[in-house]
This record gives sequence, C-alpha cells and structure tokens, in this order.
Amino acid sequence: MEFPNFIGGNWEQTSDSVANVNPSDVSDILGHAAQAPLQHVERAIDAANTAAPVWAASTPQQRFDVLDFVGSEILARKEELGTLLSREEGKTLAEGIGEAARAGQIFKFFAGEALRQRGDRLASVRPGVEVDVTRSPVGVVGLITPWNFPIAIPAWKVAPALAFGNAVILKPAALVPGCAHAIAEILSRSGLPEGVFNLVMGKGSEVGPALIDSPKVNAISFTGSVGTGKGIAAACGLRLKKVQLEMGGKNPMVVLDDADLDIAVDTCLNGAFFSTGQRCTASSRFVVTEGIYQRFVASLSEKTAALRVGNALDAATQMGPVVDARQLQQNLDYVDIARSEGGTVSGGQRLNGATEGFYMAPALVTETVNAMRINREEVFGPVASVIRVKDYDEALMVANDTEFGLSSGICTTSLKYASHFKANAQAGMVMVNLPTAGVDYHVPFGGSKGSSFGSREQGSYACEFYTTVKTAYTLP
Ligand code: UN1
Repeated sequence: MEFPNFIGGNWEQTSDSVANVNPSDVSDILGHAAQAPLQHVERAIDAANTAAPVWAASTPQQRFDVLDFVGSEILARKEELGTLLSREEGKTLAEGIGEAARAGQIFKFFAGEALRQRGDRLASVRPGVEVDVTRSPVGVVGLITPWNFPIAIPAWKVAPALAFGNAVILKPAALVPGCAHAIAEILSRSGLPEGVFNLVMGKGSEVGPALIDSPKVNAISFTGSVGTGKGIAAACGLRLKKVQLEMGGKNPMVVLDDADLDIAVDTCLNGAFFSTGQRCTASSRFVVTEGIYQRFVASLSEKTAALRVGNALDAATQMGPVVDARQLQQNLDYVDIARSEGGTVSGGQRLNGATEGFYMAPALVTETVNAMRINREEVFGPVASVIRVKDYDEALMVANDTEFGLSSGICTTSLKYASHFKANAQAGMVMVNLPTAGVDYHVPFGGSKGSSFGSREQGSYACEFYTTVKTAYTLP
C-alpha cells in the first residue's frame, strides 16, 4: 500500500518513499510513505493559506458536520484502524483499538465545541460604548505529531484546529504514516473545502523547519522530545509565532504505607509497562515508603516478570514490542546505565519472539536513588525504577525533584495525603490511585516545568491555542 501526501485536496506521490515496518515482525511491510521535498511543503503551506479564509468563514454547523462525520467513521472502523495502529506502532490490539476509539471520541467532542462558541458582550466603562470579546481562528497551523499515539495525538490537534476555524498542515512521525493517512483519507470525504487539511510526510529535519520558519504558518503545535521542542520554542520565539509543546516526563508514582497493595501494584504495572512504556505520561519512578516497600517490590516484580511480551496482534500479548531498533537500543543502554550506577535490574533483556521484532522484557530497577541518571532522564521504554523513602514528606520531595512536571501519582487510602499531594505535586496532571498515564479526552492535558510549554491541549481549554482573542469597541 502507498501512503501519499494530501496537498490542496490532491493525493500526491513522491519519488522518494520510506517503508512502514511492523515492529512485531520486521518482514511485514505495511506500505511506503511519501517523503515530501521542500517544494511540496511550500505548496501545502500555500494551499492552507488560500483555504484559511474560506474555512474561517464557515458556519459552526459546517464545522460540526465535518468533525462529527470523521468521529463517527473512526468509531465505526475502530477495530480496523486499531489493528492498523497496532501493526505499525506495536502497542497491543486492545490498546490500539482503544486509541482508535479515543480518536473518534475526540473528533466528536470538538464537533460539539464548534457549536459551543464563547464570547462576551460587556458594558464599556465609557457611556454608550459596547465591548465585544470574541475569538478568531489563528489562521494556518502546523501540527507535528509523535509515533507513540499514531491516531489519538493527530486527532487531538487536528480536531480542535478545525473546530476553531483554522487550516492545517499535519506532519506525522515517519514511523507511523498509516494512521495519519487514514485520518487524511476520512477527512478527504468529510465535506471539508480543499486545502483546509493537508498531510505532509517527510523528513522531520526538513518538513519541521519548513513549517516553523515559514512566515505563512501562524502557529505550531508539537508533541515529541525535549531537545526538539526546545529548538522549536527558540525558532518560534524569534519569529513571534504562537507555539504549544508537549514533551517528556519522568513521572513519579508515590506508594504510601497505607496504600491498597493490589491497587498500587496494578496501577504501577499499567503506568510503567502498558503501551511498552512508550508514553510521555508513563510512570518511571516508584517512590515507596518503608513500611510497604518489601511487599510492594515482591508483588510488582512477580507481576512484571509474568507480563506476556509478544506480537502486538496476538490476543494473548500484554506488552508489545518496542517501536524500532533505535528506541530498543536506547532502552537497553539505559538498563546498562542503571546497572552501572548501582541499581539492581530484573528483566530488561532483549527477547526473541516467534517473529523477528524489537522485543524486550520489562525492566524493574531497585536500589536506586533519585540522583541517578535512570531517575532523571526519560527512557521512553518499559524501564521503571524504585526509590525507597522514609515517609510522605520525603516522598513528595523526591517526586517533585525533577526537571519535568507532566503527570504525578500517589497510591494511598489517606484523604489527608491525597489532598496534600494534589495541591503540592509539581505537575500538570495528578492521579490518586490511578496510573499516571491514560487520560480522559474531554479535559485539559499538559504539564508544568520542563514537560510542556504554551497553553493546554484538549477539552475546552484547547481553544486558547487555536484562537486569538479580539476585543471590539462600538459606539452605536
Ligand atoms: C495518555 O497517557 O493517555 O505522548 C496520553 C504521550 C502523551 C499522551 C499520553 N502526549 O505519551
């Protein structure tokens, strides 16, 4: 199968293409994705600029109809799209289908947002004058998405961009063109005027800068690594371009003596290893108080070792492969680093599957302290460590001692500690007796400190990024 680009309403092949490889079975090639040269990116930017005023003038009903159509179709095809997702990214089939459903729900939510407009009419402080505060589209937005949520993250950027009247250029991660192409294909039949949505696949190092540097792109929303995000922030800052970044995490899960052990262990297992740990919201530091430490480590080690690692499409699989060879090597390197720093590692070795793929055993590292690299740098794989602390106060201090601030969790039955933690955890999202990863689609998503930059994604808060506020004064 070919995955062409979609520019100005036309499907476009390119002379250059990249294979879409199944990480569970590298002999399975899903197809080839177009690689846009710079002239194609320029054409997409021009098409979006031509279409932007047309879509900005669309009615809320037109926007609702487009987004509702896309949401309904994704939901109706969630098994098929979820299978495609798991095949190209490697998360389990249940996770892939769940993510496809979430993408459909996101489109449905923003269909509703298109109708629920916000605005204020106020009396002026001057007699006879009226003041209106309204929101206008930003214009042309460049959306740069990562490989770990191949359908949900494009959905949660594309849907609000369109709901609030913007024209879009989507640049998905090179590893997962299939889901992005599927979204584009559905949008191409949705009634959206041509040029409002454009899909441009190509080298991140070329397409990204072309979007960021163009004076004809008004805003950039990016999810990906901290290093790339900082570069984008700097480039957008120079150009005074609106920017929204979602980057890494080193998310802690505090486990207190009074926690329900089974809930704590299941919460940690899910947070660290589901989706092969490839979530910026994954838990990677378990901060555990002394009284429960032994029982917690014994139970979590047992359940971690028992996780069935295998082909993402096999119904018995609980943890799929790592996404590619480069990420697998990074994970194995961090396991070595943890060991060389004095951590005790169980699991973490490369595994052979029935098919040739990027399999590794989930790794649990005990005997660590928060200063170690394994507790400071994001691995982005199924590698989690345990830090032993005396009490809640020390746990909170350790949890907050990180440059990141995306999601922070606590397992406790104490209302006092849960309330204190919600108020004092330095993170954009706080979870009590729930995994740090796996968020709702109708409420804001984002972090504090080094994890995020700019206004929040998702829920009603998404309008902050995708609109500009206008204050109008009238003397009738
Ligand atoms: C989730 O935890 O449900 O890239 C979503 C990521 C995040 C999304 C996490 N932006 O992992």
